[in-house]
Amino acid sequence: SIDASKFDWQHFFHLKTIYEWLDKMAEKYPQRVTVLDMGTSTQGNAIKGVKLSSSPSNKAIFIESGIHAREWIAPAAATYIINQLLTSQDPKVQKLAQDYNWFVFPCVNPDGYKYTFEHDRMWRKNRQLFGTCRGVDLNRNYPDHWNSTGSSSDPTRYDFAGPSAGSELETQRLIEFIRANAGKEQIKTYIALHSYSQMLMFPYGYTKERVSNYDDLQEFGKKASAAIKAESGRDYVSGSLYETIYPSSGGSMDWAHSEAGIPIAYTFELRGPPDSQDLFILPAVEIQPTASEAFTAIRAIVEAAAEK
Ligand code: ING
Ligand code: ZN
Repeated sequence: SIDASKFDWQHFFHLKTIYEWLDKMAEKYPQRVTVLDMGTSTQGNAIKGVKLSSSPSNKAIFIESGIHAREWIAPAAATYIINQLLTSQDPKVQKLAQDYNWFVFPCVNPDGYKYTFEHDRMWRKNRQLFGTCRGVDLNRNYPDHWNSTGSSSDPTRYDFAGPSAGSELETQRLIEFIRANAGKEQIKTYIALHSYSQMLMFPYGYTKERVSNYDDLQEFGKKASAAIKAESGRDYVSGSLYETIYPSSGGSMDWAHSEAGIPIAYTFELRGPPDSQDLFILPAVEIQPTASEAFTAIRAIVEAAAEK
C-alpha cells in the first residue's frame, strides 16, 4: 500500500489507502466533504464513504461500489467520480457538484476487498464463516424477494444468498444508512457499480415484471449509453437487470428501489479486460477511461431525470 498523497487512477489501491485518500479530501475541502462511517463489517473493518455537499436542501445521489471484492474497477471508478466532482474545471461537472449532494461509499465489502489483495484475487463474497467455507454474496442478501431466483442456498457457491434475508452485517449497515438518510437527504438516485459486461441495468432483477417507471429508466439508460458511445465508442447495453444480464434476487438495487423507495436505481457493469481470459483483472491503463464512462453515464442519467 502506498502513501495517499500519491493517489491516482493509474493504479488499484488497498482499502487502507482509499480510506486515507477520503480523509485527505476532507482535509483539503473541509466545506464540501464529510467523511462518513456506516459502521463495521463482519471482520471489524469500517465501511467508510463521503458526503459531498454544497447545500443542505439539494437532492442527493447515492453511489455504492465494491460489494463484489474482485471487481476492483468499481471502487476505482467511485474515487474517480469523487475527484471529478471536487476538482473538475468543466462547468457542467461543477454545476452537478453544486446542484446535488453526493454520497459515495467505495468499498461496501471491505473484508472481501482486503482478501483480494492479501490472499485470493478472485474472491467475490464477504468473509463470514460457515463451517469449512466462507462468504455470502452480499448482492444476493438484501431483503427483497430474497433467494427466489438466481442465487444459491449453498455456502460453497459464489452466489450464496446467506442463511436469511439481510443476515450480513454489511447488508444491515447499508440498509440502516439508507433508511436513516433517504428521506431526510432526499436521495432520489441509487447507483451500484460492478464489473464486467458493459451494461446499464435497472430493476427488477428478480422478475420480468416492469417497474412503474420502466419507460423513464429505459429512456435515461439509453441516453447514458449514447453518451458513452460518443465519448469512447464503447457499446453499453441498457435494460432491466432481469432481461439484460440474468435473473437474480436479493440485490441492493431492487431493495433500494422497492423497499427504500428510491425511484432512479441502476446497476452498472463496467468494462472487462481486453482479453476475456483475464476475467476481472482489468489492466490499470483501463481505469481512467472506464471510470470516465461510469461518470458520463451517471451525469447523463441525472441530467435526463432533471429534465422530466
Ligand atoms: N453482476 C451482478 C451480480 O450481482 C446483478 C448483477 C446486479 C445481479 C444486481 C443482481 C442484482 O451478479 C456482477 N458482475 O456482479
Ligand atoms: Zn458484481
